[in-house]
Amino acid sequence: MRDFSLSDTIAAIATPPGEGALAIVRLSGKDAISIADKVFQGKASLNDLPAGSARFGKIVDTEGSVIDEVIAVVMKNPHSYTGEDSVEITCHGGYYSSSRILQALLQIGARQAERGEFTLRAFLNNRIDLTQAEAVTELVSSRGEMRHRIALEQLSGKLHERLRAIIEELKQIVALVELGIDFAEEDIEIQSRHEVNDRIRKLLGELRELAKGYRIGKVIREGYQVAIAGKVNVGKSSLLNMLLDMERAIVTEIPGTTRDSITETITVNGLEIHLTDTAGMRDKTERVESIGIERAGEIIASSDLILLMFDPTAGFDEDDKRVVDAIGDTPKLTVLNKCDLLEEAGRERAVKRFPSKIDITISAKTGENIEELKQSIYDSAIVDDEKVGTEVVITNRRHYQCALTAITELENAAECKEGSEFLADHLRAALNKLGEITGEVTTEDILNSIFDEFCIGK
Ligand SMILES: Nc1nc2c(ncn2[C@@H]2O[C@H](COP(=O)(O)OP(=O)(O)OP(=O)(O)O)[C@@H](O)[C@H]2O)c(=O)[nH]1
Ligand SMILES: [Mg+2]
Repeated sequence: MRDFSLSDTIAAIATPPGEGALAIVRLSGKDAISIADKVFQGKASLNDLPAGSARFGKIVDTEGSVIDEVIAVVMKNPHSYTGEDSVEITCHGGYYSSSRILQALLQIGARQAERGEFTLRAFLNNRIDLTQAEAVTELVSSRGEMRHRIALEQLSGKLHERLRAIIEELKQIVALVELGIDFAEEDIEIQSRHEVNDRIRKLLGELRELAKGYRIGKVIREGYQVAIAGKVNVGKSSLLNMLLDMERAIVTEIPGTTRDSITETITVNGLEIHLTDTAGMRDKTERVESIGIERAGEIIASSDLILLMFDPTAGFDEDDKRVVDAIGDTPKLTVLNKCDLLEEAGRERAVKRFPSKIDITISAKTGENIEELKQSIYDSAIVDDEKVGTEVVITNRRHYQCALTAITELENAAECKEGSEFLADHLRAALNKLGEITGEVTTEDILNSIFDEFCIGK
């Protein structure tokens, strides 16, 4: 259980620590305005200001010393982020001012906010649902444009709206089925099982559609994991450097240069791609390199896509075969490197003659076809730009798992051959799971795990 009171007035620094032009100290709760006013010296008292106004003034500590010159913004219940009376004090950045202001506020009755407590209050005051609260953490941690866009959509309540419509329809179906149970004795059929089943199947279709977006949503949320694999010396590290546009990995003509894997992130069309350069695979080698090769195998197994690299000047041999076997069924793009060493006229022939099907020919040295390779990686992550930006998608694992359970329960309901009581049980279970996504049905554990991910001051 949370051991703090939600009726306290809370305060926290909302900006990251460190030097910066400005910092913001935030207050929320029923005494937010009066507490802020006690340390604020301006032309007017904050207590007298209309909602939404900003005033220049000074913050003075309990001893009367001026801490900083600030702008205070006053917001009133329910028109604030938390839905409570709130004040945001913008002071000069750096370590000192904001922490002194916070201290002064804590001394006169505010309490230090817990992680995510501002957003928790917004949720508890019905300003936002849980999907929107979770979108806030997403928004704060997103780096790529796509992830940002999806988080913003979720924050605007689009997922919430879609789920609400599904939940409302499900509630009506449950009500009808339960009414049917009550009138069973009198032999009145409220709605036929056939009609109920049609409505359940329609809902199933909509939910499946939402859940289908999870794969792509996950890629957008967590980034696309791509490993560069191949035997020694084919040019894996050179490709990593070329894609990053910097000399990140050591490149030499000595086979077995890379021992440990290196991961770096690039952004292609707004999608974050985590690229890992792995140790080249070969048969006989010493201990450190073998550990590197073992690790390469693990990375291959956990990646979304493998760039399987060959060197036409070295031919296809047992070591290449070993890499192909290690990749197994993991999706891959086959890359023939060092095309600058092939005669222009002979390239097509080399590709055709190569014992493995080649998807793209590149040069990690000259940069030839590197943009095309990036596009191919993007295309394999986002098939036909599926759903991105056009439809609401589930990106969050918690939402996905709840949706899957709700789908199973609805499937059970649709196939239920037993009495209406059993049908109603399945429908209720589905309803509860959907309510868990939006936060209509919550447990302390769910709330704790969500809001503990937040930073203090959010
Ligand atoms: N001509 C040419 N040389 C390349 C190309 N890519 C890599 N090389 C050279 O091939 C050699 C091996 O390159 P690396 O990038 O270290 O190869 P690797 O696959 O990382 O090798 P290991 O880490 O040992 O497995 C170096 O001498 C590179 O300069 C290319 O596209 N064209
Ligand atoms: Mg290397």
